[in-house]
Amino acid sequence: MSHPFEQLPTTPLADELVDKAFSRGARAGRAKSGIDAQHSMLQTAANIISDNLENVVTAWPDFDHLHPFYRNLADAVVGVDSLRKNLNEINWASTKATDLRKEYESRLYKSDLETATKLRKQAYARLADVVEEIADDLEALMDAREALRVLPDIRPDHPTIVVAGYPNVGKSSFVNAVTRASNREASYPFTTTQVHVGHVEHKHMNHQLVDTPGLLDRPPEERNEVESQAINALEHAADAVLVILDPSLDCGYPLDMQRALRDDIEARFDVPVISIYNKIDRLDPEEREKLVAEEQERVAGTELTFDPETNLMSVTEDENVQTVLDRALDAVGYEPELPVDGDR
Ligand SMILES: Nc1nc2c(ncn2[C@@H]2O[C@H](COP(=O)(O)OP(=O)(O)OP(=O)(O)O)[C@@H](O)[C@H]2O)c(=O)[nH]1
Ligand SMILES: [Mg+2]
Repeated sequence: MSHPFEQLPTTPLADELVDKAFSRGARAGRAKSGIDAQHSMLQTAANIISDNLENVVTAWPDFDHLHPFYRNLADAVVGVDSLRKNLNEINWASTKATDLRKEYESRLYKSDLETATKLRKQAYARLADVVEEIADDLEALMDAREALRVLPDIRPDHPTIVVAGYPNVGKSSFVNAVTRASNREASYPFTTTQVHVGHVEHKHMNHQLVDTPGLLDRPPEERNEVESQAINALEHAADAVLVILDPSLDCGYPLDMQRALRDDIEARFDVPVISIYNKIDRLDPEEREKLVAEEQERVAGTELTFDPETNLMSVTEDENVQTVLDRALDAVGYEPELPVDGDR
């Protein structure tokens, strides 16, 4: 698994880059003498600067061709517009270093050694100024790289089930119960919160379950801008959403609040949103019946269905956990591409 920002190389800081360029330049100069030495110093230093900066720019993926999931996510985490500005500035500096080299190269050979040395020093000062001018951009890119490298390994092109619901309702318990415990499951720092991704194989295809603590676990009006953008991104990846509710109220949130969140998610996502009532081990038979009756009334006359076997579960008692997963996988509806007749 990998994502488009995982392989970004480190970004040199302005001072590091200038030091490197001038020390390589000095080395190159020592190998020659006279004006050739001055020329070599200029050429080496300018090339180091323009090549390094160009490499920084080309290492970044083209935002226009990124999957919207990653573009939105990058936008949420670092802001794509400001990133583009940083990259433009760095590109400008790369070209400027080459221009300066050309400008001074032609002047060096028209001068005596003393003037050539002066010109080379002047060129160095101007190169250092150019790099200094983009010091902030380099720093911003370095920070962006750190923030983006640790994005969750969600493959937007793989079937994805997003798991939502108020805190403590049992989202993680469910994801952990049904997904492979392998090193592919990991948690990631994600803005102020973490996203956990678990994997299940279904129809020979990796299906991702995305646990989203701190993201889809409270009313929209309580979300900050970054969180809303992160949800935007999730919308591009989700093929189905499981909203987990806790009718035992163990989690500490009244059921009508939990249902209101479910309704918000239903309105927002274009994909099937399935309500799952967890912790039913804590309900007595009458409470269960009442819940089923209420939900069946809600879905009556709609395309939705509510079935005690697939919408009620207890993760801790291992009741209906597999049928809930199957229901979610069904809702995703992934169909492998069948080989055409001749290929069989
Ligand atoms: N009785 C009972 N307790 C459960 C069940 N499922 C989960 N729990 C308990 O509920 C608590 C919260 O479960 P988590 O899986 O951490 O809930 P979560 O939704 O991931 O919570 P956040 O990550 O804080 O949003 C834990 O103490 C679980 O053991 C269940 O089916 N029955
Ligand atoms: Mg959790």
